[in-house]
Amino acid sequence: MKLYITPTSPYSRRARIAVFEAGYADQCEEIDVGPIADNLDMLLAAHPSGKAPTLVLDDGIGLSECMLIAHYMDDISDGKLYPTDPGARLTCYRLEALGAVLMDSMFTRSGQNRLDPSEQSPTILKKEIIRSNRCYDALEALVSDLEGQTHMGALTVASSLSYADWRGAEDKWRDSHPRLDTWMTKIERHPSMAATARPDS
Ligand SMILES: N[C@@H](CCC(=O)N[C@@H](CS)C(=O)NCC(=O)O)C(=O)O
Repeated sequence: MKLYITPTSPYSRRARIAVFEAGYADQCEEIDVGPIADNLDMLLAAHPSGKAPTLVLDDGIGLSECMLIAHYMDDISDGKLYPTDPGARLTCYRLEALGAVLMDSMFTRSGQNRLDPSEQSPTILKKEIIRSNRCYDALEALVSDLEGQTHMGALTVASSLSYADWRGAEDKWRDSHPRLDTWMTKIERHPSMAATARPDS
């Protein structure tokens, strides 16, 4: 298997974590496709999305979307990434989706912030700042569901918060969400989180 990634992407990180948690890190070659514009042909040969992460299976099939890649890794590892109990699985899915919403929101904000001011949309930025803050508040209220968990729900939330530390430092979410901060400090030491930390962090 090959995993096309960019090292600072939170989406790539989720796919890398999934490969690690499934126990396939040694059998999956990570290929840095950044800057994406320079490697678009390689990405498009694998999947029409042209996005990282893309997982290329040994038979050449390409899988795009980090959540799908996580589910695929769960399938081939006999369920190492998601709980099997239906109630626990639903809780995990809810956390994974909330983490994914926060990631998309932060990614949109980061994209906006890197545009020339003449191309930025204050309306989009404002909407996404409000959305990110809703996510922090909801996650703070769900810390008891996160505690002790290392499933993809918890690891997606952690990846998003780590990205928020970087690209949304002005939010200072740790100051206003102390239970989430304590949980995050612990899960950052989890092996798949430590192994996929941003090179400059
Ligand atoms: N929904 C995708 C998002 C992936 C994504 O947007 N990746 C960015 C890099 S962080 C990308 O490939 N951007 C290139 C583009 O949009 O053309 C996922 O969950 O995997």
